[in-house]
Amino acid sequence: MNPDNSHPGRLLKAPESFLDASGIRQVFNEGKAGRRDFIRNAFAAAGAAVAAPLALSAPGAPPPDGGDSNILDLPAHSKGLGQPVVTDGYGKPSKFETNVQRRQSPGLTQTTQASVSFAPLQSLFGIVTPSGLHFERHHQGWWDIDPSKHRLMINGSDDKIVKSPQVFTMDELMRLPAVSRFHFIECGANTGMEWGNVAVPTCQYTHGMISCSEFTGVPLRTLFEKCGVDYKRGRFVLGEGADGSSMTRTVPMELVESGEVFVAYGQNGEMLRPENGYPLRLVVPGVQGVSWVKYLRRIEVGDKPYGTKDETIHYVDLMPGGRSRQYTSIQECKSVITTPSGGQVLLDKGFYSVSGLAWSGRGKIKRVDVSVDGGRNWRTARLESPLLSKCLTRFSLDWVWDGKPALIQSRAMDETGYVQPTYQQLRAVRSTRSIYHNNAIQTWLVQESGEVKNVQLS
Ligand SMILES: Nc1nc2c(c(=O)[nH]1)N[C@H]1C(S)=C(S)[C@@H](COP(=O)(O)O)O[C@H]1N2
Ligand SMILES: [Mo]
Repeated sequence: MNPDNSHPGRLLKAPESFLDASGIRQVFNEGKAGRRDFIRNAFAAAGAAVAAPLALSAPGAPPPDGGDSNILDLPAHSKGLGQPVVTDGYGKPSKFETNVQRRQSPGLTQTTQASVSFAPLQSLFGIVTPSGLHFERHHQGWWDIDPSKHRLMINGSDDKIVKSPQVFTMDELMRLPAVSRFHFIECGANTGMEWGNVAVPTCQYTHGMISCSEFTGVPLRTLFEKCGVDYKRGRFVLGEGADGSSMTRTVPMELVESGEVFVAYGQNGEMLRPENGYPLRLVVPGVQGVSWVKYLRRIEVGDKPYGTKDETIHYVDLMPGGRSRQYTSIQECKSVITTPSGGQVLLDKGFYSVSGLAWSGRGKIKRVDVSVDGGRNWRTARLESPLLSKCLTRFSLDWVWDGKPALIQSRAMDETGYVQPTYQQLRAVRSTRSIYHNNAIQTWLVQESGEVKNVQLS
């Protein structure tokens, strides 16, 4: 009956580093002991409340020793003067939340410029990723570009496709009517380490190359109208970044015509973070992250796909028999349980709210099923609002853990009727040598000790 038990995601934190196995153990053991104390103390406080109801009315009253709590034992924060308002700074999370961080997967990349930091999905609520925890993927490091000097050029591959090519300043872009929309961005390589076998221990590393924000900016269609784009011939769009990576991807014109693609300067109510492309990035809802060109400086309209390095050498799916597949772009329907998930420890048997995230690059999530027995039986989870297209959806399911080993999974279905595949189904089509577009059902093993492990079922 202890309410604190129902939020293991908050009580159970991810390890500092997963490389050092002894480190994990230590973090987990400490965490576990700490939480046990917390629970014990909560029980003690509840017991004391019966004897001395006054103690309950004092918020944050310290857990009494021996049950003789007194109203005069109020903690300092209930008696004294608090901190002054933050007048000259940017607000920061509580010092008790410093474990909630983006993290690099040690050894994954050779340099920290061409690298990734993963979002701590296991510690987040709802669907929005706080901007300071948004995953980062850079091919050549990030920049903090002066917006007063930044320009966006729109041109055609020849003189006729775009009648009046233009160069926009940020000021000019920000005077135009803007849209604000919630979308997920997922790197095509998310979960890419897990193709052959279990490789990493926590959902931060298995699924943390996804984030979700409210983005604000100008529909590309609006800019194309100003530039006089010939939609008959101009069927492809190339976005180009201002960093050294020469990041270029072809985006089909249909996505622009639908009004969904926009050039964004805003993220979660403020300007984009430098790591995420300040001052301007392309937002291509439902499409893999690489097409969301950051530091966006140029858009070219052409009559055929561009076949750039990032679509011919990189971001190509290796298929069985040595074949390869290019231009995979839509992120198919996928989900992951974030609580309980790998690296967490369940305190005790009893009630848990199983919670996770589902998404589809093709539209809205229609249904998520959850299994606690490795996929033999499924129950339909609650979908929390808002339920938006090409956006993360939070789901949850009540579960009473009987203390025995459990294999927990989530299986999402989108509005097209597409159902997230098992590893067996995915590997039958895609084999095991790929890097990109792994949307298989994730399994977490809850052990009798309460420790949760990443496993794959054959
Ligand atoms: N200019 C530029 N744009 C870029 C990249 C880059 O390295 N440079 N990386 C791409 C990749 S592979 C991904 S997954 C996303 C990551 O966006 P984020 O760092 O905001 O999470 O940006 C894309 N856009
Ligand atoms: Mo990516």
